[in-house]
Amino acid sequence: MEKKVLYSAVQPSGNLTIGNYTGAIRNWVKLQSEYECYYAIANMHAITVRQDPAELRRRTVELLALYIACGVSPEHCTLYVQSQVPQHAELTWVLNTMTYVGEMERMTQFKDKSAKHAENINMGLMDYPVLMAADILLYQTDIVPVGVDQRQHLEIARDIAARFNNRFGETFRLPEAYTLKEGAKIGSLQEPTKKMSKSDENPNASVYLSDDKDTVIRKFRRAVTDSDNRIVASEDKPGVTNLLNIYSAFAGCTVAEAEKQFEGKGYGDFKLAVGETVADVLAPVQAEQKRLLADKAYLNQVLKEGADRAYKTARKTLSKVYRKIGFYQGE
Ligand code: ATP
Ligand code: LTN
Repeated sequence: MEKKVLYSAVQPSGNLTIGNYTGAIRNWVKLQSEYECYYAIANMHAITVRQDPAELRRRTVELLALYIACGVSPEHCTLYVQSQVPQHAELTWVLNTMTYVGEMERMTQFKDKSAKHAENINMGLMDYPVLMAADILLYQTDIVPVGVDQRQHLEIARDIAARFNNRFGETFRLPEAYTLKEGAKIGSLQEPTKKMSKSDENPNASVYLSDDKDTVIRKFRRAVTDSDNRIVASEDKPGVTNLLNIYSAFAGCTVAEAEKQFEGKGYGDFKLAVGETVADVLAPVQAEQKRLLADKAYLNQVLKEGADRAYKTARKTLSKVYRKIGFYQGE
């Protein structure tokens, strides 16, 4: 039987955080044998906020090395850079004509990013969800593993696909979101009700996958908690709840088990245990990423093969779209 298709991507827009790891890449590894997987480096999405060119280029390769270091297999999955497959931009243009400005203005991420980058509210920022829909729809994707913050984008991708299918006949498969419960949303260490984000200006708010052990432990030591000393997850204790979530995601236990394990302990011991557990998971990934980055020829080869494979599938879908909408492709 044919495997179902899975698609996901991360933007090379900053240092990845442990939220990107538990909310995205770690799940990719779990799913790679069961599905036919496309994992992209979304550099076209990344430029919707200003990027330094040299850094963007460097982060692109670093992200590829990280995917592989986390256990994503280039033999089993298609790993590629979004801008190397031109159909992403081409399909976006077509889908733009069936997406309403009002819908885009209502997207949570657009509103958040517009507030954050008030000096640069560009068309690309508003078009972000349409480009993401194009990513997903080009590969006739069945499932998309993303963190909760991206669910709204997935909904709009389904709406756009359904709209196209209604008007022009069955063309796109409708994708489903896939979110694992643990680690689905890691909060900021400084403002735990906000998501931990790689573009947060406060470096103490996020734990980066590149942080060394001392840094990780220091950041957890400074994490915001509260004034009572009970280690339990509850709505009025967002800081402690976030740390319990992080611990459970990295120690491989449930939140209830974590609560039990730390019963009667103080915040100091608890934070240290969370920091050590996270750092121990990160150390081997960092070592492997470093080793891979020393072998650029290999990484370039992976990207070339990935782009070739992605291109073949993307071309088929785009050609079908062009036929349906009446774009002349020779007779
Ligand atoms: P930025 O801050 O630049 O917008 P980001 O940190 O939100 O970036 P993305 O590239 O937008 O990262 O997201 C990559 C993947 O990581 C997505 O699947 C997203 O759902 C997931 N993700 C990002 N942050 C978190 C988080 N705090 N908790 C869980 N998953 C997350
Ligand atoms: N916007 C996504 C990154 C992304 C993506 C995708 C995720 C770009 N294209 C397609 C899933 C499917 C994010 O995670 N911030």
